[in-house]
Amino acid sequence: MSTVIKGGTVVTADLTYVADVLVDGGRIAAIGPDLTGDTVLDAAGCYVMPGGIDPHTHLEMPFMGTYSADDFESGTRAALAGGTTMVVDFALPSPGQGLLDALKMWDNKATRAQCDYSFHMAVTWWGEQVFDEMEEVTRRGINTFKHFMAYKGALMVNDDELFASFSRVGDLGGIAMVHAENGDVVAELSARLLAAGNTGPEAHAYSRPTQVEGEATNRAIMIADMAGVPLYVVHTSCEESHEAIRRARMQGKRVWGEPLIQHLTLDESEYFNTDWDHAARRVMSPPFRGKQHQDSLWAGLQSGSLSVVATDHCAFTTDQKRTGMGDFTKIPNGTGGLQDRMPMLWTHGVGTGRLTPNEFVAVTSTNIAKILNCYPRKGAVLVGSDADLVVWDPAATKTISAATQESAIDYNVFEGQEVTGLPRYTLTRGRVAFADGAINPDPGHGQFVARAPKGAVNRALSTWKELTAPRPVERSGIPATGV
Ligand code: DUC
Ligand code: ZN
Ligand code: ZN
Ligand code: ZN
Repeated sequence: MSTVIKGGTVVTADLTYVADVLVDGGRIAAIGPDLTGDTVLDAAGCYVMPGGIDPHTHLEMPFMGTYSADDFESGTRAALAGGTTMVVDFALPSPGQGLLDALKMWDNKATRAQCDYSFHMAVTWWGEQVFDEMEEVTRRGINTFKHFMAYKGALMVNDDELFASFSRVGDLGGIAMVHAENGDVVAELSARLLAAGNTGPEAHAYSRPTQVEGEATNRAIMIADMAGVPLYVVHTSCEESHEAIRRARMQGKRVWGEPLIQHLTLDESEYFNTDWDHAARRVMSPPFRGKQHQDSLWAGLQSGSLSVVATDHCAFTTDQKRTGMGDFTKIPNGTGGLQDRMPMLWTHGVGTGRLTPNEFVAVTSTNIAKILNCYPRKGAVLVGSDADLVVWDPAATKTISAATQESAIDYNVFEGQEVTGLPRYTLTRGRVAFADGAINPDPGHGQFVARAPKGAVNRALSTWKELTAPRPVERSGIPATGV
């Protein structure tokens, strides 16, 4: 059964042109004028774009004494309703747990995914077992390894562990990822705030100023340089971190930054709302920032110094958030966004003239497909690519509301926002999963997308590779030592 998408304008990261798109066997079979198929999707007045890829989700993740509320079924449902056709989730070993063990758990969680997915592997502790298993993880199609520089006493790894793990990732040809916040400083500031009676959600923002992110981003960039490994900085939220990424890129380093749609559109004033629930529902790390940081992130997307817009979708219900009443450090960190990323970015990016439609495709899909090494299977409108497509109606409008969302939680951080630009159809490997405002569910349709290592290095300025093979200097009259 073939499907033809008729009468639309194809928009990719680099081209805009009028054409029909024929889909057959889950792939794009033809692109051109006057195509015919068994079924027809009307794309008149619409753009036909690569489906979105959200490279940063936490579905059914054990975290801060609970589990994130969206699992792969509801999470991917939200994704498809918002035009996203692939998610990349973090397999998260608990301290001491093997990577392959954690991977098995994530394989099981993902069996009810409704769109394609892949995993990043988190390195939450360091030892011989982790070192050894990283090779098998790579063989199984995971080329990205995430490290938490915060969450002291839980997920955080120290600099010696970072350097050891980054070096290993580099040797395996992969990409190191970091959650860049100085966890020691966050822990100290949190303790001081609590001791001084600051227990509310606003203290969460006070405990994680932009300096802790800027410092950690700089540190991670330097450690990655010494290890010779490319670095992807997740949830870049502020100018200090963006500045470090810009500088590294200007120096020729393979470093990428990923702002979230939340940080682009919501600011720190949310934490000063007098309704505790309102503020706590927006507690995430890094926290929302001042408006000047939003400007920096938008400028980065325009200039190309920031490459990808993600969500860090990690949704908790109001009841889950309330476990942190009286102690802000116990409020589960995380917000939703999977369904709203594309409409919010279109509205506030393309709708305001900050981004062109082609740039929108680049930062929501194509750039990350290239970075993660699944392009052009994903992130492209090309003959032979997976038919992961969104038929985008730039004139469609709605008001975002928890009452109509697919996510399992009882609120939405974008509640009441008017968006213009919505999916009319979303196709996952050729299957129409969302049409005219309604999901057509198929849990289990989603397949794992394996991503081979690219083998790119990151040592533009560093001489470390020479230093790691040190030779002692011969001096007259003194026998050389060492090997
Ligand atoms: N930040 C969040 O807000 N939630 C999940 C993990 C993270 O780093
Ligand atoms: Zn994080
Ligand atoms: Zn995250
Ligand atoms: Zn199916």
